[in-house]
Amino acid sequence: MSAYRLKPDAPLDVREILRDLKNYRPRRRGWTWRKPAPGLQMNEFTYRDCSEPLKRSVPLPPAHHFGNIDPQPGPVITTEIASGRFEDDIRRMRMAAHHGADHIMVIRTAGQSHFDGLIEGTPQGVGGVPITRKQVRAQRKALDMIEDEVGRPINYHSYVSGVAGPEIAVLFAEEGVNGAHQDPQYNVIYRNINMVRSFVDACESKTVMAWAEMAQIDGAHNANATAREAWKVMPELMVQHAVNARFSLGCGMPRDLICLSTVPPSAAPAPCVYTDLPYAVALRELFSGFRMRAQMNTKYIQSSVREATVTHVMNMLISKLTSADIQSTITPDEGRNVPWHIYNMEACDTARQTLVGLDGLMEMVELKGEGYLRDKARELKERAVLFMEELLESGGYFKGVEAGHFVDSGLYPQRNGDGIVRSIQGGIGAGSVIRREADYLAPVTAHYGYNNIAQYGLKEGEDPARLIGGCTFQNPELIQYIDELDETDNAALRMEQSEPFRQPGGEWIRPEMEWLGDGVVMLTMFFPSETKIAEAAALETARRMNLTDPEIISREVMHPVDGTRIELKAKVPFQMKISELVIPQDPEVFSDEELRRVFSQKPMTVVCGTVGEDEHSVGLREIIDIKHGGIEKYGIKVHYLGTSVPPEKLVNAAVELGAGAILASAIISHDNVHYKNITLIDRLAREMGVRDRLVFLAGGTQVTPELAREAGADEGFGRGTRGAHVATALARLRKTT
Ligand code: Z98
Repeated sequence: MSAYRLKPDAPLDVREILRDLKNYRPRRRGWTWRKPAPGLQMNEFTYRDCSEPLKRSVPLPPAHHFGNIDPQPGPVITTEIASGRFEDDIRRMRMAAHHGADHIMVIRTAGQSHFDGLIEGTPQGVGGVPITRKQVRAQRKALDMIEDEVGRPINYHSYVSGVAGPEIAVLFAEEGVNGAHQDPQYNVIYRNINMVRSFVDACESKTVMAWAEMAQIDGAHNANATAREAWKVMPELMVQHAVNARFSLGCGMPRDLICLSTVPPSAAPAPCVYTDLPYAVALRELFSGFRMRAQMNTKYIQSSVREATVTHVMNMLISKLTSADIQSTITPDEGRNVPWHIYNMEACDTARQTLVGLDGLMEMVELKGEGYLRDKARELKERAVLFMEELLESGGYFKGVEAGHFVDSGLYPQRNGDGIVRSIQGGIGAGSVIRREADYLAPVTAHYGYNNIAQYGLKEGEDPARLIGGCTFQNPELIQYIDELDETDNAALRMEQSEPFRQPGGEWIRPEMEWLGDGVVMLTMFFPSETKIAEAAALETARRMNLTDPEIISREVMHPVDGTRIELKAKVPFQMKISELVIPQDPEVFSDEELRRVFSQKPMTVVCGTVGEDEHSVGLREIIDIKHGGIEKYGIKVHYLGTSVPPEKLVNAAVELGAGAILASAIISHDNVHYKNITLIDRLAREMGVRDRLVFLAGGTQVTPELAREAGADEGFGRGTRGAHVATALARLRKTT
């Protein structure tokens, strides 16, 4: 077994993950929920609904104000990965785990549901990856290492649907996959796979999943995404949940591993909480004991990440109010069809930030026990029960599908006649179900239905696999591992092409969104025009920037004729040698003792203020005030002139007070006024003949050292500057006194 382990400060080496896969065995099976940690203490705060913290993670951006804590919310957090190249997804999985994901869902390549068997090797996929043994094994192996690194089990997940459902279920059980979507209704409605075949296959698939203790997610949410007026199909969604949940129990799945895939059906500008909360409450009441997987609604997402994020956050308010068990985070990625690394991380962060922000909410608020919420929930449940009764009376599920009763956009009992119709004789795999012969025997574990084991002396309830000394579930060495079948479409070839960019060791770098070294960048642009002109102008802009393959990924009307925001993706036509990049040195910082010694031996006075029309004083106060660890603590004497100080006043005060330095803070950057004021101060000091004896430092969130120096300051300081940085510069640059 390979000795490779992840190192916290080294890039994940995909080559190592792919080494010796033939002999890799998953170390466990089964689903893992997070461990609740009620009363968790972190940096003076007490959390009510959080789970055990991670050993290693990337905290949310504002965490540095709070001692860099990274509390983990209670629900399992899913990220869905769909790049088409599984080898690049492995790096993304590590990043996602560090951003709080513990449920990695791998989307399948388009069309795999229609393959009547397993695919082998590692071909590239479209809209997802081909699920194969090598791909699954490599990713589970990587996740085994990643979970050690972050200190929390990671659930690995894909889809047990399609004509090869049972085969895939067995593959997943063998390879330690922890969760899967399985719902025969999905096959029937969305993949036009024959209904009899789908339900028979589901019996076997679910039995295997139950043996492997996998969590199951159903497919009801898909009606949310497809129905014309999706907010009306709520009663039907409950019927779909009921069909799959009941069926799964019958196949031996435990209730607490049967997850209902719930999606809030509407989105603002609809009054979405008023619509969606009663539905979520009704679901919890009708399906108590089952688990709720909250997927956000991607149907309505039209434009920017901003819009996607608001939908996501609104959906998570519902999750919080109704205690979802799994929180999905796919929004910006699936809603906009841009499966990029950054969107996996951003959406995980949105979930972490929102759910942790809402910690303890239910200790303070309560859903009303009567009134609109309960009345509406009851009405939805009644409609669902009536739907189910009608289904039974009309001859059952198959008859209902034949009559087009599913995904009809009417609010039941209303029907709009726009449901999806399937025939019992039709669809892929029609006519492929045959009755088992009297002497039928399958010597395998987790077998569903008739199996004549008695003919070989086994009693009912005994594992048929005993007849052959155990099947692949007991003896993984029986598994046939096929490495690659296609010489022209495999990971080794793709990796050879991107090798110069691969870490550790690669010498080259290029922007990346989806695949290693893909060169993809996204540009955000605004044009003062209607959409069509803006789109044409955006494409032309990209061409003139020498970018290749420009494509518009979103457009948003700011005004019908006065403005359009465009997001565009394109490729850069170059690559950069890492060793030739100019990487700025970290600023030199003297120790506190050194700074105190310097300024007690040679005292210094400074004048400072926010300059021009700038009223933003917080940053400057942090740099000067002793309370915030500012320069006063080193014995520097500070004359703070306040906010909106005219440049002349700063220079005059410096002269009058015999100061050794001017510190100008400039936050507002409109029309480059911050740099203009820096230049003005420099000029005034020169005109007064005092520039030579003054240190002039400028700072602000939009100030860069290079541009500040160009504008006339001795040094510039941007975001993240502390008092010690400024004091060090004063000590180094001091001129007189
Ligand atoms: C999700 N973001 O739910 P194909 N089975 C079920 C499904 O819902 C899906 C598949 C199979 C969504 C992704 N769901 C959409 C019940 C897909 C996938 O045929 O391989 O696309 O099946 O996670």
